[in-house]
Amino acid sequence: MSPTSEASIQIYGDLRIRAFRVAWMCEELRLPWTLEETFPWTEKMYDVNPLGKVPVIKDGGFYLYESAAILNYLADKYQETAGLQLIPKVGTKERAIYDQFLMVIFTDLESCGLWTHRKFVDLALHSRNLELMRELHYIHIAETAKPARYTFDRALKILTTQLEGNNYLLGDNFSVIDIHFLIDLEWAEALNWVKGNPQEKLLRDYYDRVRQRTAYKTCWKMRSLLDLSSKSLNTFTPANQEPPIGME
Ligand SMILES: N[C@@H](CCC(=O)N[C@@H](CS)C(=O)NCC(=O)O)C(=O)O
Repeated sequence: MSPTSEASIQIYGDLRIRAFRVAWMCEELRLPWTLEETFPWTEKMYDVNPLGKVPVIKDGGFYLYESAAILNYLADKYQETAGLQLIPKVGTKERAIYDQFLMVIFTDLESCGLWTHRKFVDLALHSRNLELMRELHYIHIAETAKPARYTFDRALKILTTQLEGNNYLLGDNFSVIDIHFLIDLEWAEALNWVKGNPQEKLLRDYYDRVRQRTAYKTCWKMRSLLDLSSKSLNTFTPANQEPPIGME
């Protein structure tokens, strides 16, 4: 992370939430980045994202929100300069398959699964600002917990099948969707949703493998210095998470 470089990518957010994915992406691409510490629903956040959500980037004078769009943009724009192939070229079958799994991750696994649980259970119960939660309709609906878990497991089965015989979701090579998937697995681990999965070993092997990325480790070190004890602030990181293998 370069605190001063003018050419750096400015990331709005916090490493305990989805800004982590963006920092990790920048590290993979060896792009200098700075963190503008910002939390959801603040005036500063609404200034750069009409939804008030994290993350947002500023690249030169260009602002972009939504983490899938951000990571795709950064990889498409900078991977060649970095001499890397982290996202397939637009217009190829490989890119279509990439998009397909990206959608599975963002719709079923994350939005209908993990995020539904967070909105209607975790945030609704543990947020420090329950008044705002009520305003946003992030209210406690205990009945959503079971369907959220079911939808998560159903999507996870598709992704797990994809991993059989493969090191990464697209085959032998790490790609951008592995960043999103790994973060969702950390989140699932925090909810204890990985334990007991019929493919738990395969998932844990994948988890350990992806966490070996130097770029991940760099961001992990920064995140580990933050307070991870609050369910309000910490969405994604399992409590007492072990460091990546070899780093302890
Ligand atoms: N699909 C969006 C989701 C962004 C999102 O929900 N971010 C969380 C923090 S990680 C947030 O800002 N939540 C506030 C809210 O839900 O209103 C993305 O991937 O960027």
